[in-house]
Amino acid sequence: ALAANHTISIGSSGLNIAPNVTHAVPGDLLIFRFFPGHHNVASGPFGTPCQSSATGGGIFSGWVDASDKEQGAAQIFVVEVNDTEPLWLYCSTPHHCSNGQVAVVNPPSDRSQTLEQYLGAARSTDQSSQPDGIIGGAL
Ligand SMILES: *[C@@H]1O[C@H](CO)[C@@H](O)[C@H](O)[C@H]1NC(C)=O
Ligand SMILES: *[C@@H]1O[C@H](CO)[C@@H](O)[C@H](O)[C@H]1NC(C)=O
Ligand SMILES: *[C@@H]1O[C@H](CO)[C@@H](O)[C@H](O)[C@H]1NC(C)=O
Ligand SMILES: [Cu+2]
Repeated sequence: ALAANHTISIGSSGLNIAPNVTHAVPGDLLIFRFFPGHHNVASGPFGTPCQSSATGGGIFSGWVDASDKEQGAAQIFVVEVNDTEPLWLYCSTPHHCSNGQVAVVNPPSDRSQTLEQYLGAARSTDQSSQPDGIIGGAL
């Protein structure tokens, strides 16, 4: 099968990531498109929303300050999907994650962990964290 591209918009409508649920298979690309604002996309464990993994790994786009002027230009971060493990995503700009800027790629099909649960815990999280530099993809 041909690899598919999944375009995921960051900040296209306030503090959102759209779509907020994506199903992808190994070899597919996630194409994160940044809309005007001060956003990024990071991944981290389900159990610690708005935080990157303490043991490293995952993805982080770095901050993208897209302006209205640049919106037509390519403000994209491209990540290859290597497996079907869930990828819990958030923007680490202060208060963006806790205000709903979250998403997931490949949530468990048995619904043992859901984006609603991730967001529920994120809402009471007042600190975000992210890796030191861009990892896991290319801007
Ligand atoms: C997916 O995006 C990549 C990188 O932009 C591009 O090279 C490739 O042709 C695209 N593939 C499809 C199926 O559109
Ligand atoms: C996911 O996005 C849909 C469509 O915008 C929205 O209705 C829903 O509340 C979002 N879910 C979460 C958990 O953010
Ligand atoms: C998949 O592997 C590539 C190459 O090692 C890496 O850059 C990318 O971040 C990985 N994808 C995810 C979602 O971790
Ligand atoms: Cu943001």
